[in-house]
Amino acid sequence: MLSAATSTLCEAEDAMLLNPTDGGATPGVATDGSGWTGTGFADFHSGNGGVSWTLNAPQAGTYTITFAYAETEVRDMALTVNGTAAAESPLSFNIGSDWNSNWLADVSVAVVLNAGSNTVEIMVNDGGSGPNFDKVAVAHN
Ligand SMILES: [Ca+2]
Repeated sequence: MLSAATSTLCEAEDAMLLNPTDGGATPGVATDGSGWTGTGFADFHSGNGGVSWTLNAPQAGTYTITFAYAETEVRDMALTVNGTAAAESPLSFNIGSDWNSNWLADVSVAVVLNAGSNTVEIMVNDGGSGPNFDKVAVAHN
């Protein structure tokens, strides 16, 4: 449950890990490296797929979602909220220094969530692969 005053962390490895509709690998949970939280992170293993978070918002409104991720090459992701492409999609992530230890939290997007259950989904955008995702932080604006 989210509160208006604080952000809630939602681990990627606890979210639904998706196959793309056109086949390809399903991202899996990896525990390499260090600095991630929860029980690991979502690793695309050079395949397609996505991560689908179910976010339960206490009230309708605008929320800021901040992604914690790691990558050493550019891998954009398509972003949908409740099935609709976000205005910021595809979302660009920055190049870090490592795939599983230098977790960046410098990509945020403001999204409108409904009261109750919402689906925030990122999918491999270009047929390549995606960053490793540790978690998202969700805060009410
Ligand atoms: Ca994690």
